[in-house]
Amino acid sequence: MRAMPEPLLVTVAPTGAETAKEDCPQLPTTLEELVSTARACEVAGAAMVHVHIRDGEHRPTLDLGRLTETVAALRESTDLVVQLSTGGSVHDPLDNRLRVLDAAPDSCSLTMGTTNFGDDVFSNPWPFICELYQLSQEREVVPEFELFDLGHVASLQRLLDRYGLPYGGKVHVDFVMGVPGGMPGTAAALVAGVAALPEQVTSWSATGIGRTTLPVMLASLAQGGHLRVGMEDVLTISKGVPVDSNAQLVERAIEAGRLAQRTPMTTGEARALLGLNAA
Ligand code: KMH
Ligand code: ZN
Repeated sequence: MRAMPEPLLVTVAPTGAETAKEDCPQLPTTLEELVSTARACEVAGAAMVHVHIRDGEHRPTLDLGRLTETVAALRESTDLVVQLSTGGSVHDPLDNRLRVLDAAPDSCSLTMGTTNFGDDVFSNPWPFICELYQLSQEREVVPEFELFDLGHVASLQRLLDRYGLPYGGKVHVDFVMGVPGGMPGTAAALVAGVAALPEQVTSWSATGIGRTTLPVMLASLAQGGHLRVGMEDVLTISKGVPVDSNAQLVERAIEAGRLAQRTPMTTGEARALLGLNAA
């Protein structure tokens, strides 16, 4: 008898650090907008939110007070797993990115290597990766390993071999594909990445940037993976048609998952998947 397909974890990345509010007024940049977006996405079927915040002028910030307030507000208004970005923007100093853990989120992103990022460089030197990982273990924050390239998969093996399992004992990774400078957002690249994952990995998701969003979503579902969607990664719902809201992207992911016979993962199931129940 065939096993039931695993429920589908949908993570929403609603804001990011790359898009200007003036270019996309529907981007949630204030705390109120972020909280109402998160609520709508939870109703639509998301179980985790990957958070970047903005300052009073809608510019990316890693201000600790704002981050702490954001974690509290999301916890009060939703049951979503709250994941803070430690990637920030390409301009954020490494020290500020380490301090994100002071806001005590459930989860944090942790990118496994330096990547050309359009015309910029997203810097993640090995000593920084090791420091952030050890800090996540000490602070009892569950990391999500962000893999922008195949070399990042090998670096994850090196990290796990050197420092052991994350807090909670589970290893969840997210393939971020189609960044200009990273691996392409293709089914072939995803298959290669999944085949190379360390044996300690317990779950994985994938997201495709821009026009790669649909190929990556379909390839991930075909391989039994989970999904990340949101306006951090794509701003059109089809060619030339702007996204209305993050919930619209979550709804599409849930619908695609249903076609693949995957039921939306609840927030409780997501906590178990990520090892947050050990907390
Ligand atoms: N904004 C990118 C430079 C993460 O959140 O950890 C990095 C990023 C990855 O978005
Ligand atoms: Zn991010």
